[in-house]
Amino acid sequence: MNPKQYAFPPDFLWGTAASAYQVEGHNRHSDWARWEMEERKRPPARRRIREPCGRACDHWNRFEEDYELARSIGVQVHRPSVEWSRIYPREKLVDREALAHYRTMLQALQRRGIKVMLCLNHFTLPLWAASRGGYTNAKMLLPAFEAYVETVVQYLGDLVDYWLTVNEPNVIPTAAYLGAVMPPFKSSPLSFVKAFRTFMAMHSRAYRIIKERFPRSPVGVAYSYFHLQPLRQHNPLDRAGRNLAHLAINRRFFQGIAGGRIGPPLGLGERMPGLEGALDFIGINYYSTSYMKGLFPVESKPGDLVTEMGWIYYPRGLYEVLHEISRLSPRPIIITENGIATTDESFRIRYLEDHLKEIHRALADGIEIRGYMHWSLTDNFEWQHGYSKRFGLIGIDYATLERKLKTGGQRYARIIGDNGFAEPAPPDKEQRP
Ligand code: GCO
Repeated sequence: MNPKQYAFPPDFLWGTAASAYQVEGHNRHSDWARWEMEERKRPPARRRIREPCGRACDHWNRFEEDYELARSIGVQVHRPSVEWSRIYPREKLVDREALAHYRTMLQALQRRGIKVMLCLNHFTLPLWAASRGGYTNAKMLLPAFEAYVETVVQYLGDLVDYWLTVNEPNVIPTAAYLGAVMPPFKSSPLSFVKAFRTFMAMHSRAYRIIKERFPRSPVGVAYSYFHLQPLRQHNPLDRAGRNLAHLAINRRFFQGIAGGRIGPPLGLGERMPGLEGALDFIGINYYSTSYMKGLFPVESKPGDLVTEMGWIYYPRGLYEVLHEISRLSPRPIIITENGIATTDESFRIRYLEDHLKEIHRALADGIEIRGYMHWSLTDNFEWQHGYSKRFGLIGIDYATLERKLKTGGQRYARIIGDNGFAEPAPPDKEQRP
């Protein structure tokens, strides 16, 4: 039997993703640096952030090495982010050396023929902003964010091929202000709503600023479109909980893009200036599915195959998300994050190929998917989990900072080179002589 071929469109973009705080190192003006210090005052068993980020992968200084490795595996587009706190270490102070360094980093990608998909905000805030309410204080944050975006667009915009306004506008509100698993570790529906609305406004204002300066540049958002299921399939509470969560953390953002209004529970249908139509492409960050037990999320249940993050192995969820988002917000899609925390490279390869098969299936259904960016180029600081989770195609020895391409990275290089892959033929039952 011939192996099944998974060939991708000739112009399909293959890439990798990362974020400034997780790889650069020594972002001491960031809120996370302060949270990490605060957590160290707690007994080890009660620390909500496993360890400080510190020097991370020292990517700030080793970006040439990292991008040379990206080139060697054929990466066509890379998704770095800019650390707001590096550009504005104080509210009114621009660090021009940091801007110049980011320019050098983006030029290092361009010199290697790697397109730049630049994300302007990936979870972290400057400490001066976080200490004044951060994402729950839109009145303070939005003008400051506009000034930051204008500075970045002015100094780096000519080097950017694709823009991402923010990473996962729904995750900080959910994880930091409802689920209390990320700093500031709150559980407040009001703060959830405030933070979510701030992110929606950050997105729409960044979109406008970029389009004013670079009208033809594609501007998107990297959205963690949660695949959610009721824990007990026919339980009315679980089904209601799933539907409410799905509405609030998935649908409302895109309905806002479609009609300019923010519906309950994020608003009362009022218009948000600049939101309607403020999206050229959708970045989808997909990892897994999860359950709702009433109003409470459940990461997995006994018997589920899970990754080292405890996330359920569920590739078909990506297919379902692609279909749903293409109906909800008919625009080109780029998978802006997909990857697995594992030290088992055969599991990494299986995860990669199984999710690419779902993308291939969605493409065959006519869904406009322009590219795939694997999370992540290198192992990096996995937020509250510290360095214990390894998502990289390139391994990092944190003692020496030595980089080493993993087997999964070699496999990804082959897939990029072949613009697809073939399903290994099952072993013949009767071995041919
Ligand atoms: C996220 C972030 C990344 C994570 C990655 C693995 O989705 O949380 O975008 O910063 O590191 O998703 O968890």
